[in-house]
Formats: sequence, structure tokens, C-alpha cells
Amino acid sequence: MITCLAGGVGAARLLEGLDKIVDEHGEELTVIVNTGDDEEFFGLHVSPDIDIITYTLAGIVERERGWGIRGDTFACLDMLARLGCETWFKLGDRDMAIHIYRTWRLRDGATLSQVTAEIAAKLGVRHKIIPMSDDPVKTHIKTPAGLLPFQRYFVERGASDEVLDVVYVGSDRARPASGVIESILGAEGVIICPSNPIVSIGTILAVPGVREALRKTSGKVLAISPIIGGATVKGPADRMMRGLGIEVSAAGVAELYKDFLNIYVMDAQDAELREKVQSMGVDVHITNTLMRSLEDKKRLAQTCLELLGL
Ligand code: FO1
Repeated sequence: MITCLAGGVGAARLLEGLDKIVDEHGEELTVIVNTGDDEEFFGLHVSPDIDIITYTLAGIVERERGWGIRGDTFACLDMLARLGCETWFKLGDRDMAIHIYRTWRLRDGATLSQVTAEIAAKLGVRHKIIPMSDDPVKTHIKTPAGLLPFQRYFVERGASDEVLDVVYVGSDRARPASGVIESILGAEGVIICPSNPIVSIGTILAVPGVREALRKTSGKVLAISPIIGGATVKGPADRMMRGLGIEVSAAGVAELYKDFLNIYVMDAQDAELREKVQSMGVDVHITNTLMRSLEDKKRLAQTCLELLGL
């Protein structure tokens, strides 16, 4: 079993590659997903990162954007706009059906993990997708404009505010969902996807017990740097790291993971950071980590499995 820690779009690229090659390695994937970005819209429970990973592994994601369902329409949202509702978060019609189903099942007493597994199975996903916790954890961004829930900061305000701090509201009381700790401890290899180290992986690490399990697992822990040449490929990780006083580089990310990290995959552009990361007691592998085509995704996934000895 290979266990992955994942946020949204960046993780989905690598997972698409892994999905295509794990069979050849006789391996199964378990993906532990960030839920700190979850938000309620129109009374519906929306889990953006879980949905991005589910739609990607089901082969129905809108690839260009990286989120939502390919070919989705927005008739429902258009009507909500006519009713005067806030529609800055673009929920498609088919996507909306998933949120209706999730909310309805949660109101019925199901847990988020149960609903996530049901949706994944019904959409034909072969792998296990587990929310980091069934308890609510909300990522809030402290900015000069006040404390903003993640989607307000990221989507509504276009990640334009200076980041003063990041708070994981509820993380101290959150329990890891069933299977989270077990799948880390029982993994032959753990992959930390190239997701935002603060608001995707950082949120998962804030759930009590997760970091300890990563330190304890007998499988090797590998991470791929989401920072290339001092900037993120997508999203605000670089600005967030700067705001929090963390060095904005592949080495800065390794510093956040060094207590549990065995292998670090960095881009060729960052080759000069090799020794700095090695001095943290981590093995470094340098390759091209940009994933534009399906071939890039499969090649990077293959490299990760080989480095893990799988
Ligand atoms: N991201 C955007 O930038 N704009 C959107 O309107 C938007 C809508 C959306 C709807 C469903 C969904 O599952 C994801 C959506 N995302 C959107 C992506 C999401 O905000 C982020 O990429 C993640 O929360 C960060 O990983």
C-alpha cells in the first residue's frame, strides 16, 4: 500500500500519474486529503480538495482548471445569481449534485469518510480516499483585512491579501478519520504530494497524531517540492511562506517536513539546494518535477515509486 497526503490541484496531477502506473507495481493507493478548505455554500457542505482528487481519479475532472467536472454547466448558479446570492465560488450543476448528496448523507448521520467513500465508489474510483478528519477543521488566513476563511481569501479575494498568520481552527480537537493513522503506519511508502505545505499538507499535519505516525512508519516518507526556483507552480504557497517568515524555496519546504522526511524530490532548477537539504538528514533526488502532460505525471510517479523501492 502506498499512502499519499494530498491537497487539491498540485496533488491531483501526481495522483493521476500514480493511478496509471500503480497496477504494474502491484500496489494500491490510499489518499489522505485536506479538509481545512471545506466551506458551506447555500447550506451545502463543499469539500473542494476531496472533490478535486475524486474527480481526477474518476477521470472526470476539468483538466485545464484542475477543479470541477469536465463539461459541467452553471445553470443553477446563474439562477442563484438572479436571486441575488453571492456566486464567486463557481459551483457547476453536476458538482452541485455531489454537494447535495454529501450534505443530505451527513444530515442522515453518515460521516464525511463514509460519504467520501460512497461518492468515490459510485464514480468508479479504484483507490481509497480518506478525509484527514471527520471533525471540522477550518483553515483561516490572518490578513490586514482580518481573519478570512480560506476560500474567501483564495477565491473571492484572489489571494491578494498579505498573509500574517494561518490558523487551523478546531485542529487541536480533531481526531484523525478512521484509517488515517493505520494507512500511514502500514504503508510500504508514503508520498507527500507537491501541495501547499501550509494550507494543504500543513493542515493535515495539524491533526493530532499524523506527524507522529509519519515519524514512526517503517515505510519511507518521500515528498515532492511544490516550490520550483523560489516560486509555486500554482497557488499562493510562496506568498504564504514569505508572510510566515519561512524561506521561500524547496529547502524551506524540506525544513517543514525534515522530522519525518527520508527522500526529497526537487526540481533541476533547485540543484544548488541539494547540500542544504542533505544536511537535514534527507536523501535528495533531482529531476524535472513540472507536470504538464500525462507523460510528465507518469514519469514523476514512476520516479517516486522507484525511490521508495516499490
Ligand atoms: N477555485 C477557484 O479558483 N475558483 C472557483 O470558483 C472554484 C470553485 C470550486 C468549486 C468546486 C471545487 O471542488 C473546487 C473549486 N475551486 C475553485 C478550487 C478550490 O478553491 C481550491 O483549489 C482548493 O480549495 C485549494 O486546494
